[in-house]
Order: sequence, then C-alpha cells, then structure tokens
Amino acid sequence: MGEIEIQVGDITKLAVDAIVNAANQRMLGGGGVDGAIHRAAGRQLVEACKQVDEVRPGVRCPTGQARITPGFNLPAKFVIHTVGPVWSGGGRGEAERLAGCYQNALQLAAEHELTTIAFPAISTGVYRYPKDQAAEIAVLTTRKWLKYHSLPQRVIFCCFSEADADFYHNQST
Ligand code: AR6
Repeated sequence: MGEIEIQVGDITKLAVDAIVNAANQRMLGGGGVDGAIHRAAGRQLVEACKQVDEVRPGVRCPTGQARITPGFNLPAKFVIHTVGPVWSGGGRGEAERLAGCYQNALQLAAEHELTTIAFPAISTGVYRYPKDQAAEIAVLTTRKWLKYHSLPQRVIFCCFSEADADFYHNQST
C-alpha cells in the first residue's frame, strides 16, 4: 500500500511528480501557496492555466475539483490545481468539498500514472479552514484512497511550519 509522509518546508522546492496548488476558481494565481507556486513556475504556468476551459464565466475549477498543468520551471513535473472551500462555520458542505479536493487530486495523479504527490494544507490559510479538522480530512481521505488504489505510491503532506505538521502527526497516532 502507498505511504504517507509528513514534511516541513516550501512545497515549491519539492522534486516530485506533482505538487498540489491551493488555487481559486479562476486559476490565474493569487497569494499564499498559489502565489509561491506561480512565481517559482514562471509565466508559462499562468498561460497554461488560461488554456483550461471555463465551466462558467470566471470558473476554470469549481470548489472541490482539480485540474492538471505542467510544472514548467518547478522541480515538480506537474501542478495539480484544486480549490478548497472557504470556511463558513462548517454547515455549508465544507468537509465534503475539502475531501473532494484530496480525492480528485489523487485521482488525477493516478490517471497520469504519477508516483509521488505533495499536498499543502488546502484551505487553511486565506480560506480559514480550522487546521485540525483540515488535517483530519487530508489524512483520512488519503488513507482511504491508498487502500483501494495502487497510485500514487507516496503522498507527502508538505507543511509550512512545525506547528502545522503537528496537526498531521496527531492524526497518525
Ligand atoms: N509551501 C507549503 N505551504 C505553504 C506555502 C509554501 N510555499 N505557502 C503557504 N503555505 P493559502 P487557501 C501554506 O492561503 O487557504 C490564494 O490567494 C499556508 O501556511 O495559500 O486554500 C488562492 O489564490 C497554509 O497552511 O490557501 C486562493 O484565493 C496553506 O499553505 C486562496 O489563497 C494554505 O494557505 C486559497 O486559500
């Protein structure tokens, strides 16, 4: 069965098959990890994102879904863009949509026969999802995927601080 690994660091530095971007529905860049990924990948990334079909005006990737592009100047081969839910108390399907981000990103990785994928803590920055609950969803959804699928073989949760990593370590015990 595939393995889960918790790391602390900058996701843009990881030489993996795919890093996941916590994007917004327009997919044309933003702040946080999205901004860091676009800066490191170079202008070609935004051009590739523009090529992704809009499902409705201004929406290339609806919340909970995922889209894939090359990684361009990144050490990662691909970027899987997903859009987490904005936290608004938990009663608006946030948990299901956050689980959808992990599941749909893992599915895209499997379809592209990718072995290693790294996730940031989707929705836990600007979108204000409680970090403990987000880590639980990340770990449980990934464990379930790995139980029933052979790819990807290695899933890295790339946390921006030791304190963030603790939320994931707490899930593993
Ligand atoms: N490597 C790993 N993790 C990082 C990095 C990095 N280089 N930079 C930030 N983080 P956020 P969201 C962590 O706000 O909440 C953007 O403007 C950060 O500490 O990037 O899903 C988009 O365009 C936090 O734990 O994403 C959207 O509009 C986590 O990444 C919106 O923000 C996610 O924080 C998405 O908000």
